Amino acid sequence: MTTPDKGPPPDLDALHRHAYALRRTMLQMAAGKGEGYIAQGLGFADCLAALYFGELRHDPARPDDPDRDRFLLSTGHYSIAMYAALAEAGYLDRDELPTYALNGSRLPMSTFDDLPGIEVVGGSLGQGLGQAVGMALGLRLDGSPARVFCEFSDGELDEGSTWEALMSGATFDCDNLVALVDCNGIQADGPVTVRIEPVADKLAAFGWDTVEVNGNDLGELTAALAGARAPDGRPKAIVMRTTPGYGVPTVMARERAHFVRIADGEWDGLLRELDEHYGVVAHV
Ligand SMILES: Cc1ncc(C[n+]2csc(CCOP(=O)(O)OP(=O)(O)O)c2C)c(N)n1
Repeated sequence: MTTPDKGPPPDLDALHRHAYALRRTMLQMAAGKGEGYIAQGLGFADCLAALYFGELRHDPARPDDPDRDRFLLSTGHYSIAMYAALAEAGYLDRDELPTYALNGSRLPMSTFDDLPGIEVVGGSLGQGLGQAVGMALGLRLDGSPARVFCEFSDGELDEGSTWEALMSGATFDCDNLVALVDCNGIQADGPVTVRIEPVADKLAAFGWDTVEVNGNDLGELTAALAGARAPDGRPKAIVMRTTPGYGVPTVMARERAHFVRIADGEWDGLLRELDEHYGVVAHV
């Protein structure tokens, strides 16, 4: 178990290396298929690095430990990012990654909870935060020190179930719950058009202890996560402004980036762009 409460300050260089590795793994997995939900995965990689290699108390050797912190990925279609993180953290054998989205694979395009490290079934959007509130309440009743971290997206703020869960989390004083709201500005068919803004003000008005960060800045992310540890009776929310495709300019430039197809010969170029972003000597 890592011990974020008493541990040293985050090693940002190490987190950068993990975030780079996650992005590289995602691109390699998607290259095998020629397509995938890589834009949001690349945008969310920094948060995953900060969680799995810093904030979460977890042990890949004991994925069923009742006192593990829970991470719930509400947007099941971000699965490619999740599998990259689980492999990097040691839950999943890297040899299995090329089976992503193939028939019979344990790594479907939307997450399924029969894989160690996956807490909930994904796919039907708008469900994650409600499940997270229930888990947070259950853990509190059990006297567990575990916390629940729940990612959900700006697209899921179109859904009433998310707002019901936001009200519940505050009503039941779930201070063992951290919402990680991925505001990447896109949803299935283009930009987010429903008037969800100002997201942070709305969450604060709903009773959540809320901060807004650049979700691609590990310094801001780790500071926000540290600030979300206070057991002050309020659920915590971190509104993350992320850039779809972050680290890979060709994907960042895509106007419609929800689901990305790339021609066979072009994947190596994306890997080179990522290496350049991180100042790594290309090893494609
Ligand atoms: C309840 C439900 N409605 C619709 C869909 C279809 N769908 C899959 S992804 C997606 C986009 C949702 O927006 P967001 O999560 O913000 O997406 P992204 O940032 O990945 O574009 C939609 C509508 C779904 N999976 N579940």
